Amino acid sequence: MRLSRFFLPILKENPREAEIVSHRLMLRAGMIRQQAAGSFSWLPLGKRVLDKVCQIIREEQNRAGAQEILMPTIQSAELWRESGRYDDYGKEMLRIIDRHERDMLYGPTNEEMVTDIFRSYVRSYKDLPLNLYHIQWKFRDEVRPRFGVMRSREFLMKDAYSFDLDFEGAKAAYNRMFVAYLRTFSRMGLQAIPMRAETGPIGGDLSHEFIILASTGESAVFCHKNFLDLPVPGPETDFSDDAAIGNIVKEWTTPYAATDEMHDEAVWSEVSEGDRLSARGIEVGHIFHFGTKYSKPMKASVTGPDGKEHFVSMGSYGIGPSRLIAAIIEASHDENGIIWPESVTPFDIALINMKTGDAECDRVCEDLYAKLGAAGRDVLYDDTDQRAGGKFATADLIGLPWQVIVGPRGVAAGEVEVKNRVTGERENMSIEGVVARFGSSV
Ligand code: P5A
Repeated sequence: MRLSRFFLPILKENPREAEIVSHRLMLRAGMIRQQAAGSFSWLPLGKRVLDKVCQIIREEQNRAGAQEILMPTIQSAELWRESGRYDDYGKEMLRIIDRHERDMLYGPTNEEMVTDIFRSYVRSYKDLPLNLYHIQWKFRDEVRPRFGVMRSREFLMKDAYSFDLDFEGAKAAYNRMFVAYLRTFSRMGLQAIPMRAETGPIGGDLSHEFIILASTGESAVFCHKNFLDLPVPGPETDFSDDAAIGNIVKEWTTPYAATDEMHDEAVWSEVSEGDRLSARGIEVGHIFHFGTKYSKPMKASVTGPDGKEHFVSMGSYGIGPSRLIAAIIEASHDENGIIWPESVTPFDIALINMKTGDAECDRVCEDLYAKLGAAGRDVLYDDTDQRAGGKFATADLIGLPWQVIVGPRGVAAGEVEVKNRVTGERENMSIEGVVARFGSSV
């Protein structure tokens, strides 16, 4: 992509409404635009990151055996009356009346709708386990939307729903999602710590929040330092092996970890002082087991091997991709801007022409742009006529992991400069060297 053609509305000034660094940087880097309280448009740079984040989530959900569907955002109140949540959900639910005076709502979550899909088709335990997920916009009329996409009213959620014959099956399904979450966050360069959590309006008796440690986090959290060194399960993890998956979950739930609401001072005081980590955190994922809370009132049952009808045992599993992007920025930035992990970066390389219009600089840039693109690299080529200082500032702000800098002096010597955004290290390379370095490892 040529920067001269790319819609990247960068802000020079710090937006006054932004209280935390991720919100400030997302606005300044032209990733998002606020449309109303707690609602945002995703501009091209932001949309690219959102797509990458969703793709990682998708790959790990699929690997763990979940299947993708897509349910509507607007739901009928009827389903929510069946579960009893239409009245319980309160003011956070955005209620809508259609032209036939029917009560509708903008979905804050989809337990009821997916249970309705399940009961319409599935009759036998032989069709279990089943886990269906979608990535869809949600609306919650939060009292205090704040921090940009971190706590917004309209936000993207990946929500998965598992159906099993009994508690044992449901626990195995819960464990698979638990392990899939460890992998998902780790692939985005984040260290997420699972913590026992309250279940709130979703319900149930078993629940974990996945927390990223960050000073701007909304929750106070307490955990054992051992979490920081626990190995994250690799891509070879066998999700069909319930015992192996159960062991990973055991390892990740044994050291002490709790959010404010679940914190137990007595147990905490048994952790030696040097091992205690008391910090703030951002909840990027939340998983629940709630058994028959929805299947019973909504009559979602299957025939078991005993020939009898069983209400299915369910769980639901959420990740907020939009919040996750803010969390990644909170965890990875410096005073000049964002520093994207390679797995979610909007482009791989910023190609900076220090002197657009100079025949040699233009020629080398065009050559590199074509060759790196052909090698499968996503290159953002700064071919604008801004001065070099401005181009460097833009590249640092939008945080692409690599900058390839082409200037007249280097070009005369057959060289360009390669800067690593994370370490700030710069290296001179021949033009062929750059192609070999970035063109070969796709
Ligand atoms: C689990 C999936 C649920 O809604 N039902 C379906 C369950 N869980 S949850 O914890 O309430 O939300 C899941 C994740 O969604 C993100 N999230 C938000 N992101 C941005 N702004 C918000 N206002 C917001 N509310 C929830 C979080 O990542 C949360 O873990």
